[in-house]
Amino acid sequence: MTATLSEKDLEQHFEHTLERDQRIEPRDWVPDGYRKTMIRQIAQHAHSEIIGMQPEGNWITRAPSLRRKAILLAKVQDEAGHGLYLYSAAETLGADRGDLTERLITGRQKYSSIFNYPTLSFADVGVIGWLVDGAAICNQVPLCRSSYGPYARAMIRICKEESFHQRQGFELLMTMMKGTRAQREMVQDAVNRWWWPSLMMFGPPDGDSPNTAQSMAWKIKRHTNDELRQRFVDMSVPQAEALGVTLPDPQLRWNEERGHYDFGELEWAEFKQVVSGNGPCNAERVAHRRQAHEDGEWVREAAAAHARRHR
Ligand code: FAQ
Repeated sequence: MTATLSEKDLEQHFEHTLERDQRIEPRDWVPDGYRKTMIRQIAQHAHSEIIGMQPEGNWITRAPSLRRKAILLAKVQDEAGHGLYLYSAAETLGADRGDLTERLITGRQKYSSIFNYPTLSFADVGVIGWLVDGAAICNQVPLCRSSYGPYARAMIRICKEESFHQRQGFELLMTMMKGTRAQREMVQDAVNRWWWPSLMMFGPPDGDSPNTAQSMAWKIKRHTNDELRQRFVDMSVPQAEALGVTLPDPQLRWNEERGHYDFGELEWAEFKQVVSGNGPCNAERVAHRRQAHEDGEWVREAAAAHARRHR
């Protein structure tokens, strides 16, 4: 005799899995809202990795030495790999990869605001490693404990690779800081341009974040946007001191009482502009991705024909 589980039983099983801090797996029943939120976050994350290849990719042909070129190529390839694991994780929830790509190139799905800023000098490559990968790790290490199994497991490998990326960025900046005065100025200029956008990567302030409360209840997110932003500031100040650069915030100071650094207000109007498609490079980034997708049409057709023949 097979007993059919009612919707209530399934819901209870889902709640118990969360309460016991176990992982939800692809075969498990989940509420529609959970599936939708998880697909949204994973897709936005995957798109960020793929679009995130562009700002640094811009410097591959102009890296100052063979060693720097090899390092940068490997890093950008890792980002492609992260995008692929993440699209696969979204597929386990029933999403279609082709559809997600279509949503990205038609501007219907978001990707991280940070990748809409230009990379003006080679120091930007170092600062992206140090600050952007640094912020990504700060945000993603807690996601290794996210309630959705395939996403949490993808995060473990992604975080390992991103820690390596962060160290390569820091090492590149250290080398430049020990170089000429012009190189030190280049690093400082890059830090000035990337500091505030890096803080925006953590998302809107908690009071303005429509998804945080539900995502925390579902244990998709483990900390709020502001908690992680603060953690990142606290972590970055001593690193900036070690490098010998100034973070461009006159209000940045240690608050003994709070046990954290106080920092200035972010330009939330700028964040909204960038997220709604009007940042300095949004149009260029999406156009480039759309072109790459169209150029790859023949590869997809050939792969499908090959698969049909083998079936
Ligand atoms: N940019 O209610 P919340 C990387 C959207 S990977 C654009 O707070 P949530 C690796 C948000 O999606 C970087 N949109 O949303 C790398 C939501 O959109 P909706 C990507 C943003 O989801 C390094 C709306 O605003 N990392 O860097 C941003 O609870 C170097 C309301 O916000 C991830 O995706 C933003 N900064 O929290 C690659 C990590 N912030 O509802 C190359 C996973 C918020 O309109 C080089 N994601 N929005 O569709 C997360 O942890 C979360 O999704 C947050 C946002 C924290 C990003």
